[in-house]
Amino acid sequence: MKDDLGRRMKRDYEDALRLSLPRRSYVVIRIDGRAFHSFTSDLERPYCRALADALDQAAVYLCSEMIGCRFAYGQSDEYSFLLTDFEKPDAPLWFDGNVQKIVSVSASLFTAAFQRTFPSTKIAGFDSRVMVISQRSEVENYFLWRQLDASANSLNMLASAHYSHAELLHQSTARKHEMLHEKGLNWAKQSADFKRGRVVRKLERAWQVDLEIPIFNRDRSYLDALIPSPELPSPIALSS
Ligand SMILES: Nc1nc2c(ncn2[C@@H]2O[C@H](COP(=O)(O)OP(=O)(O)OP(=O)(O)O)[C@@H](O)[C@H]2O)c(=O)[nH]1
Ligand SMILES: [Mg+2]
Repeated sequence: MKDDLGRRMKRDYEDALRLSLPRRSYVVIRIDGRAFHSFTSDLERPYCRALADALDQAAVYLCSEMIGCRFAYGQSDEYSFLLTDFEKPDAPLWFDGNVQKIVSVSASLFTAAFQRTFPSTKIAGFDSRVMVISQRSEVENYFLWRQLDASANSLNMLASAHYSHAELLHQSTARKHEMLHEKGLNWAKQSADFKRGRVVRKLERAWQVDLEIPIFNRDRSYLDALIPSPELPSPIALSS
């Protein structure tokens, strides 16, 4: 009776919302701090190194937990991870591509790892979303987009540490740079990781943080080396 009920509950309710990722595609997971404008309200502005370090440590932990993770890119309160399953014919996909597992477990592991290195009386939360991208060039564009966002965010963070919200309202990017220069500040002279974000990638079998990443759009070889190319299925795989 209990087994029958369990089977029916799973079939009628759990399985109804079971969504699986397609195989042999690029999978991107982005994790983002929930309401971090308030979680970070007492932290150093414009750039809190301890916050970035804790996000990096959480990303290193998640990279080592997720099957098929290639690298991760982080900026502000977010980290994006690239997963692939096509390097070997039977390479597994994390949780067999079960979307609910992927987003819930990635968010909870990242949150727990973040709060281990960043203890606070405030509760930190992170959301997670997963997307599938079929074209390699679009994966590259995804990471170019996040890095453009990093630069825009860091300029805004620097400007808002020296000017009020009202003073910055409706000001163009060029004008924000000018306003900073008027106070003797130069965004270009800020640290590379603050302006461009950080990458976690595997070097000599260990996940490591790169704080000196290039501008992806200028040095295409950096991302190119991190994003694998898909293998076409062999005729044997096609016929099986
Ligand atoms: N003080 C400080 N705040 C930071 C730093 N990095 C990120 N933040 C904060 O993190 C926020 C991230 O913005 P969003 O992710 O767009 O917004 P959010 O408040 O987290 O809201 P949701 O993501 O929609 O839940 C920024 O607005 C900053 O306030 C930092 O180095 N120092
Ligand atoms: Mg956020």
